[in-house]
Amino acid sequence: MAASSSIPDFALEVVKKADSITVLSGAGMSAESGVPTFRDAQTGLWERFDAAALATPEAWNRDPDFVWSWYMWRHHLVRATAPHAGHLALAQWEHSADVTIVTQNVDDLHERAGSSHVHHLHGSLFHFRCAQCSFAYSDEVDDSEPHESPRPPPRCQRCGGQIRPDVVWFGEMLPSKPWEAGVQAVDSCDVLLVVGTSGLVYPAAGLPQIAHEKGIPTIEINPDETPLSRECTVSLRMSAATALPILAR
Ligand code: BV8
Ligand code: ZN
Repeated sequence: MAASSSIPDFALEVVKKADSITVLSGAGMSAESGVPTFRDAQTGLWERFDAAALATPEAWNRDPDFVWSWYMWRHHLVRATAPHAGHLALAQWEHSADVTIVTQNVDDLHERAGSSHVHHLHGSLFHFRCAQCSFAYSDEVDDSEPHESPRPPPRCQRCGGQIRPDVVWFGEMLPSKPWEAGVQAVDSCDVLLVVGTSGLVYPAAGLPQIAHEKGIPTIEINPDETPLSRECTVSLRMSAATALPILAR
């Protein structure tokens, strides 16, 4: 694997010839839109809490009001952000190639940029379901100004159960449909871009290995080295908003 702070001709050649591109994105893809990554210190009310400790069934069962409020804070924050040049470049690329986004992110920035093939491996901040009967609810939550005192999650109209965010918590299985679509998209593309992920969370972090084993060129875009860097053909020490508009020409 070669690491580079500019884009080598090889990478430009590969993406130019590619008919089908798959993008595996992580929290770093949203960072330049102002959404904190999981590894950043959270800002404001949540800075003293570890996101990975809150995104668990145990945290929910222990204190649903607190976990619900954390998601309402994130929901409110993401709604105030906008896609950056990297998101827009990926959406634009659809006019000249097949582009499939497989994202670990629960925000909707890829969709808001105009990407039309987005698979959410870990669910969405904007989808909800009853924790008891799994009845699905649309995004009619009150995420008004994050409040100092946590408030209870709304109740299910069908069974009275608590409504939870429809995201995948640590220790929960990934939904089969986006997972299978993600594996298929990685397995059958001409080039895989791995953007803004620390490569620590499985099974998502195992996807680049599929491309590597098939000899599919893999380009990592991350200012830092990650455990995935060595599996990638080239690792660009660049940010998503800088590298993607150049690659996606
Ligand atoms: C599962 C949704 C089967 C919620 C998320 C013990 C018990 C149970 C399971 C496990 C266990 N031990 C291990 C596991 C498996 C576990 C796991 O992998 N744990 C890790 C921590 C070791 N995985 C699971 O539990 C998964 N389920 O395995 O089910 C099972 C079932 C039962 C029992 C056993 C197994 C479920 C994982 C999904 C968890 N949900 N999100 C929510 O968002 O609230 S994960 C969440 O964290 C994100 O979705 C994302 O996936 C992850 C954060 O990772 P990244 O996206 O990579 O972000 P991060 O902040 O880490 O890194 C950012 C990167 O961007 C950095 O590298 C940085 O350098 C870079 N960057 C920064 N700025 C930029 C940039 N890059 C480019 N441009 C920039 N500008
Ligand atoms: Zn219910």
